[in-house]
Amino acid sequence: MLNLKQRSLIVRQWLLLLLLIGAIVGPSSTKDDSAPIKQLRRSTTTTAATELRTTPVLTTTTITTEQSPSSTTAPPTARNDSIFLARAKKAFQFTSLHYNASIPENSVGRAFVVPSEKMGIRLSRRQKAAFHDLRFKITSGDKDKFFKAEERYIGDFCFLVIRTRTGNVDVLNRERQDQYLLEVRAQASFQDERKRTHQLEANTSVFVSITDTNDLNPLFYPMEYEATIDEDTPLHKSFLRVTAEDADYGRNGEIYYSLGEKTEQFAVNPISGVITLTRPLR
Ligand SMILES: *[C@@H]1O[C@H](CO)[C@@H](O)[C@H](O)[C@H]1NC(C)=O
Ligand SMILES: *[C@@H]1O[C@H](CO)[C@@H](O)[C@H](O)[C@H]1NC(C)=O
Ligand SMILES: *[C@@H]1O[C@H](CO)[C@@H](O)[C@H](O)[C@H]1NC(C)=O
Ligand SMILES: [Ca+2]
Ligand SMILES: [Ca+2]
Repeated sequence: MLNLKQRSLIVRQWLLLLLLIGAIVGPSSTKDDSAPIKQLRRSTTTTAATELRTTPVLTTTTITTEQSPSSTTAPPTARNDSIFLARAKKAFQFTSLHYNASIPENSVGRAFVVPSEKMGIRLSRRQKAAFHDLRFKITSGDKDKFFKAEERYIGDFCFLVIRTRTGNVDVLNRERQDQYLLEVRAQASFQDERKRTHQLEANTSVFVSITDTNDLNPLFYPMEYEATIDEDTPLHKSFLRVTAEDADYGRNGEIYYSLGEKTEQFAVNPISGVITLTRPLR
């Protein structure tokens, strides 16, 4: 009786040792190597069943040996995570490193910058589900804090939306600054199986040109002119030229001159501002 017990203990220890070796070899080995482990496991259960009649204590060892192979399932998941993460980090990019966009000056409230192409980051369904707190942030180029970057999901695309901030005292003024080069950063976090947080980051720049509105009136400088002409000045002779300026852009800044008071005595060239005599003074 005692002899049998001792022998079974030795067998048990041997099997335990073999199983441990199997557990160590297991995770790094390929599918074909899994067959010997299965065989070993089957042999332990049989010995456990036969010895159960004599020594019930053995059941505890079978539990411990059964537990060790289950710990081998953790590494493949972590490996899966790290492959996913490496791919995701590489894929976490804006569709372009540079975008062009525009917005009219004097835009009030939430006005949106209009890009020439869609701006943002494409995400697979799995990436979209796995990434948390994807945020866009303007990191430089906007010291007056006119703009705000926001994220908008449509299908598999996370759009970068840039809008003006509400509650700003100042408005965009093309005559003061007609372009902004905004540096935008995207950040997201990813938590792996071991609850470790990984940060993902991508950068882009957005060139925002401020388009003009006709918000300025032409101004004469100087504001008053004085001219003395002879009473026998010939007709159509030019004797004065006035100039005004309009700081608006393009058509909004074009100037046409005309006389404020209707008169047949003088005429002003609408383009040049040259004033001529149209009726004899005498
Ligand atoms: C491994 O990744 C695939 C997708 O690439 C996923 O479907 C599968 O569930 C992952 N397996 C584990 C164990 O996480
Ligand atoms: C942005 O605009 C500039 C000048 O207007 C042009 O040279 C450049 O190619 C544009 N870039 C993109 C990405 O559209
Ligand atoms: C993004 O730009 C910042 C500087 O603003 C830099 O520190 C960071 O390394 C950049 N990130 C990537 C992914 O290029
Ligand atoms: Ca104007
Ligand atoms: Ca203007």
